[in-house]
Amino acid sequence: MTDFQFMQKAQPTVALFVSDLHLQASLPRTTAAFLAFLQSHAAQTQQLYLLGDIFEYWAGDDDLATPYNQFIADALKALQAQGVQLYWMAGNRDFLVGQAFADAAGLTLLQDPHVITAAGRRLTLAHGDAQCTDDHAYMAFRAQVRQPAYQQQFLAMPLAQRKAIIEGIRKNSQDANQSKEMAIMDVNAGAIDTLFAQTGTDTLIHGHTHRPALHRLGEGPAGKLRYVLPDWEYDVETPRGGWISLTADGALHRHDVNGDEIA
Ligand code: LP5
Ligand code: MN
Repeated sequence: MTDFQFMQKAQPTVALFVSDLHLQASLPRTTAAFLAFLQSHAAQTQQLYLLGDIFEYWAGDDDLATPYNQFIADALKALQAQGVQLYWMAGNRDFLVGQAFADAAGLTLLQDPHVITAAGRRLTLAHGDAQCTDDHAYMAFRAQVRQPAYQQQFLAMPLAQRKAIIEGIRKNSQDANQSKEMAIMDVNAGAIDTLFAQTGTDTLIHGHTHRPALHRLGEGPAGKLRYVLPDWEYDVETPRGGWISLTADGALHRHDVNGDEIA
């Protein structure tokens, strides 16, 4: 048999999944890496799923007036204009993104969790924070800030005041995270089981925990797969990043910070 017979035709990419970029003007290398990703890999796919915490934080759609935010929206819109379908799921930092941003960036807003069927596969997508049920302080915070009435009240404040409050919460969060045990800040196994039971799927892709991995839960036909996306940070000595791709043959692939496939 010749080498040629072993060679398989590269499968077209159907969908890409990314999360936790934490984009902000003060991180120019991370921003540049994301733009390069949009112009190269994302331009070759049919669908791009942005699964939360794409922005460091989002104070409301009126913050599109900030040139950096408009620049990111324009970059996404340019990709959509090339024919790529863009989907957005909120993270715990950017859940105030609304329809005005979606229109500006040419994307469709998704609820968390969301089930897709692509390349013959049913996949559950989630940001991942809702499954961190052992983090009681966070769950209480989440229950409060996800209430529409609470958000309306917040959005009625001047933008500068909202940003100051969010920066206070970010500081509080960073301090709180220092003293929380790692296990508390990971997803709860029971919450993951519940998600699989509710969606009737066997594969989940989520971010939030910044612990990229493929977890195989159980064996045989009842086995489940939990893919965890990495966070991105290029403005440091050892950059972090990566994404997951779904190819036309229904295979999922994990990609590292250089875009190389993780075996
Ligand atoms: O984000 P990260 O990785 O640091 O930690 C998260 C959880 N923290 C958060 C908070 C976000 O960082 C910032 C929120 C931005 C929201 C924007 C809109 C705000 C709107 C408000 C009204 C509608 O999500 C962190 C988790 C961690 O993930 C791991 O899962 O542990 O949870 C916390 O840190 C929550 C704390 O434990 C409790 C927070 C109490 C907030 C106190 C507010 C103080 C206000 C000060 C105001 C000046
Ligand atoms: Mn998050």
